[in-house]
Amino acid sequence: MTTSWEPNARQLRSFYQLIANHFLIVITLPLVTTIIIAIWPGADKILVLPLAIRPVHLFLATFVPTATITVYLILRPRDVYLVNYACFRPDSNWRMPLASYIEHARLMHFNDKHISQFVARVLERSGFGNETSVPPSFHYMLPLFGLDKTRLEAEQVIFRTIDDLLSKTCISPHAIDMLIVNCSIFNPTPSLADMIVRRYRLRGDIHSIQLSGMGCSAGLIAVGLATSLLQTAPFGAHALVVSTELFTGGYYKGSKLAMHMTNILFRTGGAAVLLSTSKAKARFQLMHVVRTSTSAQDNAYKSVIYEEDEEGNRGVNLSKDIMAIAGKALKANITTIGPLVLPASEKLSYFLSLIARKMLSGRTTLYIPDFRLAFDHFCIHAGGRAVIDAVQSSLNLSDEHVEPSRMTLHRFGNTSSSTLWYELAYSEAKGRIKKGGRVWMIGFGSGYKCISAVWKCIKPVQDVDRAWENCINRYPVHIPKGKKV
Ligand SMILES: *[C@@H]1O[C@H](CO)[C@@H](O)[C@H](O)[C@H]1NC(C)=O
Ligand SMILES: CC(=O)N[C@H]1CO[C@H](CO)[C@@H](O)[C@@H]1O
Repeated sequence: MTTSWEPNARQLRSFYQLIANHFLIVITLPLVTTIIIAIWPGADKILVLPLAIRPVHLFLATFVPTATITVYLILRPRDVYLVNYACFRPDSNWRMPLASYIEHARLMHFNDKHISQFVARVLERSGFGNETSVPPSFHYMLPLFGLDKTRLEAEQVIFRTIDDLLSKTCISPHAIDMLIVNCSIFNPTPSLADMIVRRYRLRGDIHSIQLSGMGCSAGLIAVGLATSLLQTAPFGAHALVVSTELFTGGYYKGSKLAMHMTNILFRTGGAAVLLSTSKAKARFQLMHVVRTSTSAQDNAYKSVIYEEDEEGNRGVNLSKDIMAIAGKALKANITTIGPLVLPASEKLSYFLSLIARKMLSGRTTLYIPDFRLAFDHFCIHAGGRAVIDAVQSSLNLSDEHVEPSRMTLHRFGNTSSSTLWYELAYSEAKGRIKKGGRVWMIGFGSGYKCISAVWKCIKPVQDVDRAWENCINRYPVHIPKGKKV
């Protein structure tokens, strides 16, 4: 196993740079402390008492620890907090009942029965309810692909979500120092980030970034990026992360079944998240972000790919091995996150079983750590029912643990990178997240990538997010077990 604790040349150089940059403070702070102690009235008495103590000893005894603590404080990465978040609730006329979707597929592909049958089969087992929504342009037959329509949708989804967030946090748009927008398929010029800067008249010196082509895991990638930026910015800076997917341009109109999957499961959604290094108004603390990319392997790289079929129709092609690939990425990341979060007893059990396995040359089964001891709540990317089922069985989670994910899938469908926030909002709307509660968000996405984020609740809320406001009382609903999709 490689450990990240071995310092390499680069780390040593940046350590040296840090010390050099903070030279004044590293030297003066301990020096001043030492002097204050030395000239303190009565200090001479202490000096006289044990004769062995000479001023030089006293100097060392105070200077060295203070210098160490100062260096530690400088090097320690700053804590990052979640101030608040908001999820998009589509208008009721964006709703796409399953029967309408199937009807559309039947009419659009009237000369190929297989497609509408496939659509019906997938939807039947999808775990979707009748309230999931698609943008207005999707309601046409064929859907409208125009840039102006998609821009309009982008504005509706993004602005409404940010408006909600700003009213929840009571933060002025001028306090935002960084803006990261992620949207995989739709990447216009000027970017979605510019669109937001224009609408809210954000500051001229804002760091604005748009992440595209990063798939469903981009929401947590954006959180990770915002965290790194915040840790280098002055204390108390704010980062706004907007996660959405505008799939209109990616709609597949050909006849290849595998490429219809994403059409069928994609639904509209979005989330806006405000992060900061100041704890003042914070609701959650970010404990860890861990990422795994398996893109170096060919089959993982090609598992979710936006491409053209033989007839030149563009669409997202989902590989048949997608679940196996997701499982591998998850396993890799669990091995990394385990040591960071698990209690000592679980780590020990795992370690012992690992030794037993080595000594008996693989004849015993490896102990699966009980992640329920490390987390109270789980938000699993609701890309489809199969993803949730696979994570539930591999982590040995109860039905209640995966309830937020299943209910999000039922109410909102696969909203790509924003699903995790709908799930957090669900658990909060149900009043389940208490102070100190730990939440594990697990995102998956093309590449293939698996990204985890761990949050600790600081301040639970009573008010329900707009997304769940008018329907939370109807949940949880029973989802009939069909064959998995
Ligand atoms: C969910 O939607 C995203 C974005 O449209 C897509 O890339 C992804 O493949 C979908 N997931 C599944 C399992 O269809
Ligand atoms: C096996 C593997 O790829 N594990 C990775 C999981 O994520 C961490 C943190 O990013 C990586 O350091 C590991 O290599």
